[in-house]
Amino acid sequence: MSYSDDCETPHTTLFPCQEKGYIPESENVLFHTNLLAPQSSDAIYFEAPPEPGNYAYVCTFPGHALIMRGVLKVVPPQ
Ligand SMILES: [Cu+2]
Repeated sequence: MSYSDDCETPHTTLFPCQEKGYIPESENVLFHTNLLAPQSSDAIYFEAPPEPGNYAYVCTFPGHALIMRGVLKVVPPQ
């Protein structure tokens, strides 16, 4: 495979695997739900990262990342 990126914005390329629920095996994936069928739900419980900041989350099902994304904002205790 040859990949060329002439855009001014950064990009990544990955090949998610259906058998693994389209969840990349990476130390950069902190938490994830299981692959959910339509009209189903899942809940995950985790401790927020200790460092305040913005932590991006995204749906890795093919084609969804453009609109199914958000930011978990961790703020210092007040
Ligand atoms: Cu999705």
